[in-house]
Order: sequence, then C-alpha cells, then structure tokens
Amino acid sequence: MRPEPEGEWVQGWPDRKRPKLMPSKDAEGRTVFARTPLDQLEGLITPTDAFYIVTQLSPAEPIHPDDYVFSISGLVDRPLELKLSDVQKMPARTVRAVTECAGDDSDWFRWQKGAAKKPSRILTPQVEQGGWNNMDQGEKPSIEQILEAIPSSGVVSAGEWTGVSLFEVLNLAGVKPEATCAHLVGYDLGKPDPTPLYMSTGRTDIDYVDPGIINYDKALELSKALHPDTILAWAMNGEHLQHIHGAPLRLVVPGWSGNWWVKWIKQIELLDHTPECYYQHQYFVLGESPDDPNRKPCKQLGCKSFVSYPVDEDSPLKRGSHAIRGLAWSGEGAITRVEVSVDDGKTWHDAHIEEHGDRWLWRRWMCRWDVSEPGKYVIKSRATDEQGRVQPQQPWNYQQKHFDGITPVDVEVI
Ligand SMILES: Nc1nc2c(c(=O)[nH]1)N[C@H]1C(S)=C(S)[C@@H](COP(=O)(O)O)O[C@H]1N2
Ligand SMILES: [Mo]
Repeated sequence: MRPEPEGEWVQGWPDRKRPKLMPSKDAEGRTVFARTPLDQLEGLITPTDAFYIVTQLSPAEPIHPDDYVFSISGLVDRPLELKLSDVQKMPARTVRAVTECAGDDSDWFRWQKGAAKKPSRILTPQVEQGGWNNMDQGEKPSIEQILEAIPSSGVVSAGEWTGVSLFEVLNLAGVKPEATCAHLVGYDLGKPDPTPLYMSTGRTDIDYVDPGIINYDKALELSKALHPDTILAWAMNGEHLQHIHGAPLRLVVPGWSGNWWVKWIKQIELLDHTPECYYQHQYFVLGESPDDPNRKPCKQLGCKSFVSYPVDEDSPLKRGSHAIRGLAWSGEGAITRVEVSVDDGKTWHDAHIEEHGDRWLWRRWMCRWDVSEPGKYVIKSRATDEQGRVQPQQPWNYQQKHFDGITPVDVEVI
C-alpha cells in the first residue's frame, strides 16, 4: 500500500506528506546511510532531505567553512593549498545530474538469478540503529538477515550541484604532461567494513583484503577529471552542501556511479600511474568472480529506466485509464527513447518523455494505458540513450553492481 497523502501542517497550512528518507543511524543518532523514497517524488530534482546517503567509512569530522583547506600536489608546476573562498572566486558551474550508488537495485540481480523474494520499490524500515557499517559489531548477522534488513533500491537521487570545474582548479596548479590520474582523497578515515562486500556477493568466503585504516580515496583518470562537467561542488539544490553530502567540498562525476563522487575533499594528487584504492580495486569492481582476471573498476552507469507507477503494491487496479510513469537515465548522457510494454515484453509502445536540456539528469516519462480486460498484466519499461545503448547494458557480476536490468511490475486489473 502507498502511504496516505496527508502530511504535517506547513507554514500553518495542511500539506501533502513530505517525502522522507529511510535512515540508518550511528550510535550518536546521526544518519550514515539512507534510501530515497522514489515512489513519493515528483519532478526532476530530489529534495535534499530525501536525497540518499552512503558513507563507507566513518563520516569526516565537520569542518567550519572558514577553516577548510585542501591541497593539490604531485605532478603539478605549483603545489597549492586552497581555501573554500579561493575556489568560490573561480568561474562557477552548475550541473544537474543523477547520482546512483553502484549497488542500487542489486537485489534485482539476485532475483534474476532465482532468489525467491521479488524486490519492492516501496521503502520499508531497515535497521535503525547501527546502520550497515556497524552491523558486524557484536553478534554477526547472517547474509540473509542483512539482505532482509537492508533492501537495495532507492540509492539513487538527482541533484543540482554548484561549484567549479575540477579542470579550472587543476589548471591553477598547472598539470604536468606526464600526469594521467587525479588521486582524490577524502577527510574521512576508517577501516573498510567487509559487510557490504559480503552483502553484495551474498557470500562470506570471499577474500577480504584488509587495507587497515584508510582515507576514502579514488583514482580518477585524467580525461574524466578534465571534463568540464566534473566539478568540485560546495552547493546542492540551491543551498550550501550538507555535511553528510560532503561539505565543504565534494566531487561530482556525472554519469559515473556514486563512489566516484568523493565527499570531504582533502587532497588531490596528480600521478603518472593509478594507485591501489580499496573502493576501486577491491570493492566497486565488475567481474564474473573474485578471481576473474578481467575485473575492472565500476565507472559509467548503464542505461536504465524503471516504472514508478504502478508498482506491484498498487494491485489490484480498476479497469479504465491509467498513467504508467517512471524515470530513465544513462551513464553516457541523455535518454532518447523509453518504450513500455504491458504484455511482458511481447509488444512495446513509445512513451512520452519530458524534454529538458540536462544530459546527466534523468528524464521523466509516461504512457497512458487504457485497459478494459480484467486479468493479470506484466508492465515493463526499456530505455535507449543518445549513444544508441539499449537497456540493459550491465551483465550479472559477482558484486552485483550497476544493475540496469528491466524490472517487471506485476499487477492485476479487476
Ligand atoms: N569521502 C567519501 N566520499 C564518498 C563516500 C565515502 O564513504 N567517503 N561514499 C561514496 C558512495 S559509495 C556514494 S554512493 C556517494 C553517496 O553520496 P551521498 O551520500 O551524498 O548521496 O558518495 C561517495 N563518496
Ligand atoms: Mo555507493
């Protein structure tokens, strides 16, 4: 069942229910992980208070914006230490983009492989206390308990990010011609918890290469680092970045999965090689198995759409006319086509997709459905992007990342 539409009073007036995150909190009651209620959202931009949250280590200590500094070092002509006010004096750039955690919808991979329980897109409460990165303390829960406790959907949102192109900041330091990689390091420290690895693979017998206490870091290839839409952002959705989203400064890497979007930037080091990063070479990798010699880091997202209305829980539907609706996005840029099927993929019809000029943002689509025959229906959607890539792009992989498969909706019409 969908929640009742009535919510709190706002500014003294009765209001609709505001979309709320489904949070997991640390021992101090601070949210460290949260999923977005996609079924309750309208429009293109996810309100900040409903924007999903993922932290792999312990979140960084908050830094006052006036005290914040980060460094640029390595293969540069002029190593620099910059303050927030320094980057705010540079030419600003605003990018609207989808952020999707590499593990979004990973349950659907398991379901495609034969897991009994069909995933749901309606959020249900998950472990409130502890969160996923504290779940291995004390009694160790089984993989089944973890998977049951923390569904995978809803770790995707869309935001408006304001900052400065990373290339402008790098030019200030002067990148040496030998540089091939920007190594970005966050202020957050910790020991990676193997639980997400166990969770995503559904196995605990996997070699967990313990890197000890590390800063969150990523090694971004220079061509993506120099793309004008790769920005260092200090604002999100028209206001200063919130701490948990990486304030004072975080990286925005449109088209690439969330793990590239390094929060709490501490250091940018230019290198002529790719350093080993836990969240790039151990976790967030695509491959057939842990010993696959062709394992490679998760980078750009596939091509994806899903049906946000109706969902299985809306069943039964009354005969008549319905609006089938949903969202579509791609790691390669704009979505150009969305098709809908109401007969389990036998026939497809073009959906109406909303026009807008932001190639990294998802597009809303809808399709009117006039249904007069009672019975069981399977609704599907399929997206195509400007590169001609058709959903799905990403095959099954052992860490179950970058799921972009077709997710059927089962409804009964009465
Ligand atoms: N410094 C740092 N940056 C990070 C992370 C982190 O743990 N530490 N998590 C990454 C992951 S896995 C995701 S999906 C996104 C989530 O960003 P959000 O919490 O702002 O939605 O941040 C990325 N950037
Ligand atoms: Mo993520």
